Amino acid sequence: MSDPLVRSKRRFAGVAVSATAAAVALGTVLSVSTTANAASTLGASAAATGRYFGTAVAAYKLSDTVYSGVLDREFNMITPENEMKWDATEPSQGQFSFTSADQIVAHAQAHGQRTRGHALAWHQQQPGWVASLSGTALRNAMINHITGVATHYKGKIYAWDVVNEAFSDNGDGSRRQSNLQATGNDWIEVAFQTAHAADPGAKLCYNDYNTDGVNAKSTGVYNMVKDFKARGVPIDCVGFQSHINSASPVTSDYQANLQRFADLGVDVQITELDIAGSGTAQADTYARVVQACLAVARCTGITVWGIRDSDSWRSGDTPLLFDNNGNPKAAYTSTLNALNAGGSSSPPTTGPTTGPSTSPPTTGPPTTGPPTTAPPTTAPPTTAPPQGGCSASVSVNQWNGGFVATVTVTAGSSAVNGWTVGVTLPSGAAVTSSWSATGSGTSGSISYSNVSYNGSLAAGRNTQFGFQGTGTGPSATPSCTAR
Ligand code: G2I
Repeated sequence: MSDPLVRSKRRFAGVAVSATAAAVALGTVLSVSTTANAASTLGASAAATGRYFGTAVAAYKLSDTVYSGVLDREFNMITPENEMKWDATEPSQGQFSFTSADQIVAHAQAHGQRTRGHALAWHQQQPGWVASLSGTALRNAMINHITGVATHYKGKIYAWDVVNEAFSDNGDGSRRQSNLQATGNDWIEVAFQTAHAADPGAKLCYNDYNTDGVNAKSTGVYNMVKDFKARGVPIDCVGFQSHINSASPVTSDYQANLQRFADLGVDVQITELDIAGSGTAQADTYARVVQACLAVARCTGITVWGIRDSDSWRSGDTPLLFDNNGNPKAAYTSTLNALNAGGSSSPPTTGPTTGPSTSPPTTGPPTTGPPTTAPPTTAPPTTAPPQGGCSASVSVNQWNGGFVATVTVTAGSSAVNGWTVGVTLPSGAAVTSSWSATGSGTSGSISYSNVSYNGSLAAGRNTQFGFQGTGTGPSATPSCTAR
């Protein structure tokens, strides 16, 4: 079933943003300065439609101040590039090693970023000891590995790539032959069930490459996801790596492919985006990918696979958004402009996993003007809520001593032009930083108000803001007041 939200593009007020949207639609990349209506970083701009913008990070580069400066300014989701893989986290059987991955997760938590876990089960980057195992011994080793890693990071991971790259490229949509596949065709669902048992709050994803359009491989994955949903295997999301070059281009059905997966009732995410090339051609392709995600309500975020071109696993292709000095490229500008042009809001991260079953109202705004009579001189009754109003929900990642809270603000049956969300922290808790909203204080009862770019929400649409702090995060449902 096609999601009605897809056809309804979110609009921001402001001439500069509209011009940007028009330019992007024409396939032209302009360097448009940001305005009060447009967020000026990738993360903030993605957050305006309830999405994230992330990057792969290498722990050993965090001490590079150019690298971490761009990371913390632009990105609000981090995927450890190698540090959570099997060879890194369990170099000897049963001996877990989390030092580098912990460093990345701590960095993310300290900077208000979330973490995508990558990858629990994969035929590559296996430690040497796995090669001697097969059958039940390998299956049990996989279960033990997933349990060990997912338990260590329980509550700290937004989404896990539970299984990575399990389908073949041979054009028939079949599974890839691997030692894990040889343990039995049910290894993938066992991996998901194991991850769910260890970290029930995380979203659980299947992740692959060359699945970015409608093709035999993506259809193989599609059929697996459909089967998993039908049988209640706990899968929440599908990652599309999107390593783009001339041999693997962005096809005209890129968006339709994301949508057909979303229509199965899973979130979709672009998980390892990089695009070979330079200049306008590269910039235009980045904009196309961003537009496709923004047009799919369940496309909840985009991750690029590295920060500077020199950080890329294929640096010769100069495939990223920043040059070797950390300066933004044309591709950065086109990506930011495409994000600022908006799209359908992503669904809340909490609550039911299926979308709303009712369509949004199809009637337009009232065509009559404002009343011409003088305003009443008595105060309006304080009990009547604003028409439609808004609601808020909070999801908290809690760890020993601190938390990150993500709040989803959803407009009611009418558009809102500003919102204030009331959050109550337990005693002893204190907010250390917040994003995409302005808070009235740091402890007790705090009012968070929208910032310039995320106050306007069409009826039924949502946006997100967040804050992190020490102590215990909020547990009660926040209040929401619309303007
Ligand atoms: O190959 C690109 C990506 C395809 N999808 C899954 C991703 O996990 C994968 O990422 C790449 C990393 O970007 C590379 O950095 O995965 C490669 C293999 O795991 C990573 O390369 C490895 C090298 O093969 C190792 O020799 C090296 O020790 O990076 C390691 C750490 O630098």
